[in-house]
Amino acid sequence: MNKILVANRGEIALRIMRSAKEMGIRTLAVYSEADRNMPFVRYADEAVCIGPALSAQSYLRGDHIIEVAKKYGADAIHPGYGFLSENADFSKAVTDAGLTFIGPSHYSINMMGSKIAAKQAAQQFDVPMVPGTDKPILDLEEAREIAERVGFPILIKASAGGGGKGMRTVNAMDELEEQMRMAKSEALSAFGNDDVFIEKFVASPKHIEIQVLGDQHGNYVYLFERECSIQRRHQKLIEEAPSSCLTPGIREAMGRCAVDVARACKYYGAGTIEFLVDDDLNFYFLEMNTRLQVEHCVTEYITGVDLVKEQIRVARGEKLSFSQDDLKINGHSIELRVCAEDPMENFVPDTGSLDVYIRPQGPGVRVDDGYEQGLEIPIFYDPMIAKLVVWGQTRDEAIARLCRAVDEYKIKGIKTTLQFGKWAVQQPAFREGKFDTKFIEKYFKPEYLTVSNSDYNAIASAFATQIWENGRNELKQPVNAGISNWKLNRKN
Ligand code: MV4
Repeated sequence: MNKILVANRGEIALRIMRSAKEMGIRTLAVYSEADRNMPFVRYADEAVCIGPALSAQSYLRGDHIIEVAKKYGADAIHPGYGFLSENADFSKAVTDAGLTFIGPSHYSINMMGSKIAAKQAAQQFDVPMVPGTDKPILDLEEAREIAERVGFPILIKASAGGGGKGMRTVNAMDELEEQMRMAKSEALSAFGNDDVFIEKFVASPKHIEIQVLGDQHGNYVYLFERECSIQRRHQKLIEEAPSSCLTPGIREAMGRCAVDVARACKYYGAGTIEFLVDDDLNFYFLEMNTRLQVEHCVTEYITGVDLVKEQIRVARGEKLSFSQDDLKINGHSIELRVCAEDPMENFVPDTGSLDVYIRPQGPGVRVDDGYEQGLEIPIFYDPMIAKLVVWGQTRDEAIARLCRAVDEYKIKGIKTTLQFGKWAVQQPAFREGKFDTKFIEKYFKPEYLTVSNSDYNAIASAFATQIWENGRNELKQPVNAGISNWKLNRKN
């Protein structure tokens, strides 16, 4: 493999290119007109503009991207996450064009893309699943029988859905007919397939996922779990590894199940098996994500494995160079997604430019970002501008480091989730590991992030003192444009 085309943008494009570079592989960036000035475009050995800002006219044009790869002599394509990463037809088209797809086969993506097929595959290995069905519901009568058997509340899920898309809760029999109709028509318009299945609704579960790696020779390992419960509207905000609630026994049981699911779909490359975990630590297989995930960095921190390099080695046909016994959990890692969103206004995406952008540094801090000071955040793509990832010997050290790094991070020009993240990890429920997917709903109120009046008084008096001390000299702005630490020295 001599040259990889990275079919993605922003932080993940850079992330992939860095590993490629360390392996002596050249990189080819493809970018939209909105991304001309982005760091990933400059970082690549070569870059080609592939169309207008709209993803459908640039990053989603699989055939065009394959043409670019051939024209510029790339022999492999890495899709990153999102965009074409879980498109089975794209995986096949890349392979059919004689190129290497750095990701799973068309076969695995197809099977795991159908939640029903995924459950049937997992069933063969006795992987625990939520009570319900693993076949499409054919008629209302059948739906009634299943609801009767598992008991309300139930969830109707679209087989082609996933990540929270195409789910409906049903609380009682008299809602079933209406909800079945809605679920099917929604699934048809969203995914072009109206297969639905039913599961018992697990209230307030934890969301824990297992990272797996497989090669093309049938070898598999699991790289432990990521706790991803801190999310809103199915958008994760904080992830950590390891989970503070699993025991070594349950970790191993989940790991083995995850490997079984991967084996069931002949998976190779990096993949993630999602589980729901209830209060009694029962775990249930939900679905598999057949891509490198946003939050892969916490796994890299605790295992020392570079997941992108492993993806590349597996795609080249190499065998995994380590076994399960070689893998140990070292320390603790937490990731905060720094999104251009306003936590004060229900996390609506915020637009603007990064007037000030200064990264935190120091021991145990990794910032994977795709922007730099002065750049605009385009409205066309995901609002995530960076991932602040920390490592500590212990969970407490990781939490303290995350808070310290948030304090060092200086962003002006757009609102972000930074202060929200610092607030979240300091909550007693988070510190004690007693939280689930309802954490934000249950504990967060926007006013927790506001600067109190007494803080304003402190700021005013500090300013007055500084002006007085400076005498007739103009108040000089420091390089970090006036964001000094005392402003951030708030209670939460
Ligand atoms: C569930 C569930 C409760 N019971 N299934 C949402 C994402 C998709 N992967 C599956 N999801 C859920 N499935 C049963 N039977 C609750 C969720 C769920 C959820 C899961 C993981 C992370 C966050 C979530 C938020 C709301 C609901």
